[in-house]
Amino acid sequence: MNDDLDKLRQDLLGQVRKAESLEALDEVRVGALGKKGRLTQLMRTLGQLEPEARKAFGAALNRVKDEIADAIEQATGRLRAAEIERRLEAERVDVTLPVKPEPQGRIHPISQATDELVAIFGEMGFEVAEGPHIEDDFYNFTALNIPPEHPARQEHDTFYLPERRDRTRKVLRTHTSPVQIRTMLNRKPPLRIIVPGRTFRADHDATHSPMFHQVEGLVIDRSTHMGHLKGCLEEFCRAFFDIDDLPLRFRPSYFPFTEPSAEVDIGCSRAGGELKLGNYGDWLEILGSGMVHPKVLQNCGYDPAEYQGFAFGMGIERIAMLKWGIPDLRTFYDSDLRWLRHYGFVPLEVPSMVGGLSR
Ligand code: 2NL
Repeated sequence: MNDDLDKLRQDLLGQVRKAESLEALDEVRVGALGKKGRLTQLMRTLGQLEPEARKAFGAALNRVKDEIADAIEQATGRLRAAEIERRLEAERVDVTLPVKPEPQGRIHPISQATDELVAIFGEMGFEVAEGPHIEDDFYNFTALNIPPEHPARQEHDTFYLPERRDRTRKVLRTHTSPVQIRTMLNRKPPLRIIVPGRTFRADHDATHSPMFHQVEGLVIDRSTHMGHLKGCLEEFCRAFFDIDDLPLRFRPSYFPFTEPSAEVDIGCSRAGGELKLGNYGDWLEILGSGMVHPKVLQNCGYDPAEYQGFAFGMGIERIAMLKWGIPDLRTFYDSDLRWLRHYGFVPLEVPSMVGGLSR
């Protein structure tokens, strides 16, 4: 082998040895074997040699090319292995470390139930509406077709604020309906809203609290009918309780603000003294509903000949108790941290309809 070729060989082998990264190694490869590489260029000079010399030099050159290519391949393997070692070291995970601690706080079941039902009705196209807890008699009663002296006013166990100079008294809202009245008075149909929130009634025993939570819904459009009411409530109940074949039963009822009115039962079983929701033949009342009374539409400036709609209302404590097996209403307001740790929900597991609510 000629001396120049051997010097080049030594030089290239040295470069391969010294390359400390795959990128550097590739530069060495291009510099030796690439289109303009030093060995490639030597190959091009073969044509100028005499046949005998060309044969000998060509063979030598090929051996050097093979040797350099081999050395590069080996160095590649070595550098790849070193890179994996380096990453294994840098990205090491100590699996014996304790997991990241859960947040200490818990979401109250009332908030969780509200978030979940807002997600379900939101998916159906409802907007959330809110309003004041302290209401005028008009929004809480009169506009809802409950005139003064109507027996329904007594049934509501209303909390009255002190009489004012004009002899009127504000009330703590006894249901969330006044928010729907305000919304209708402020907006043009069509309307699809739900109104979750606090309500107040002067009633306190094992199954009643003077403050409790309700969600009401209201849909108004030109041809909204009882079929829409049934489909909407069936979809809601099946999603909220996560039972695909949960049966619903609509029973005729009476509310001053709807005509016709229906109370809704869901399927359940009481076998063995334990309440279980599902298609088991027994029934449990869960909510009230109906077609908005024409007088209520009129009171809000909607023409009942042009617009109609449905409304419904249910207790949030009640559906939360049923969904999560919470036996005692009064425990909701005790602020007992052990209770909250047991029945509460870990924050940031935000309810959405993607993949079902319970995941
Ligand atoms: C129940 C029953 C109900 C409504 C609430 C309503 C509101 C307007 C007009 C007509 Cl603005 N209706 N709300 C209708 C039927 C039943 O609640 O058992 N709630 C716990």
